[in-house]
Amino acid sequence: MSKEYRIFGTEMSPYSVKIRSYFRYKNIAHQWLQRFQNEEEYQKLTRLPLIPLVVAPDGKILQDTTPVIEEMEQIFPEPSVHPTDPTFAFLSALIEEYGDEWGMKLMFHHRWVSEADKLAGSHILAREILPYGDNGEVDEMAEKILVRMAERLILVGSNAETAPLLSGYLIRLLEILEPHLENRLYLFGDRPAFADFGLGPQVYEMALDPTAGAIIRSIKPNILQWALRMTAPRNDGPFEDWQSLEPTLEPLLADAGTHFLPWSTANAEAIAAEEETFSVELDGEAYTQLSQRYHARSLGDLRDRYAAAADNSALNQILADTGCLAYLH
Ligand SMILES: N[C@@H](CCC(=O)N[C@@H](CS)C(=O)NCC(=O)O)C(=O)O
Repeated sequence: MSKEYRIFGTEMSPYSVKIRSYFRYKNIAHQWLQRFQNEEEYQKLTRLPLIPLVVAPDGKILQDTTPVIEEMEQIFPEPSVHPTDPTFAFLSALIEEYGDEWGMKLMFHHRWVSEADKLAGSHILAREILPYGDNGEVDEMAEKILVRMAERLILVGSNAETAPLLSGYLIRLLEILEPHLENRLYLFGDRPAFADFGLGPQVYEMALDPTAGAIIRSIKPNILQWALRMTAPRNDGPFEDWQSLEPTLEPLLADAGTHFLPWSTANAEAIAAEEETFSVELDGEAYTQLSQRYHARSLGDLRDRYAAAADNSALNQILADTGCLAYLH
């Protein structure tokens, strides 16, 4: 039996990169296994058809990065990814969820819509699956991948109507993040928080892709450095206080209050009402997509986390000022 944790994932999977960054940060002994090169074992062990798959030294199977990180925090508490101040601990968890669910939507849309992105993404994945295949076999595999991704695009809400909106949301996010990362290494100071593990790897994936990567690489140097730093994060200083974070962190929370949380709430309501699609007004514009089951569950988890912190007036003030509070009950 291995004495190390084993992580099955790929460089193209933001959640795989997220869990690997976490293990690196915590200095937890692990092996990084390219999923497609270990397909038979992956299929034998996995409980969900998803990566990353983490196998603990005792053989326990761990999947779904948010609860997996929480479980690992119990076993390897130091350095904690949760700020000790409960206000920041919740805000960080909120941004982690924003990264996982909203950041992923922005990344996925831009990776699989334009011809240049589709060509690059499908061939990188195809080559990972068939490292010794000839060009014809790789092209064929890339075509199959594109068919699958086109189906997934619809599921994450990318369509002709939402495409310009999603591009606008990405530009807005990058404009918010760039000044925030000018004078600090991570989102809450000079050490990574839970928030960084949710959002950083999504932005890292964008930085790998032609369209989003060109924007990030050419005009967003602070974001690029942070995204790369998040692949091997370090504890280089303390978390900051609200006074120093507020001017540039508040817009990120307000983005969650204006776009992500109303979207996620409308999605959860549609799932509860068993509606296949939903429409929601985000910052004055109609946004329509298929309902997504997983998000309703993770929003429920975030609301449970809020319920445990709800008697905190400093937190409630920030959440009210940024338009988040109404969506957390
Ligand atoms: N909530 C899950 C999401 C994992 C996920 O969606 N993984 C994607 C890759 S990034 C996946 O495995 N998709 C199915 C596939 O690639 O076959 C987590 O945090 O682990």
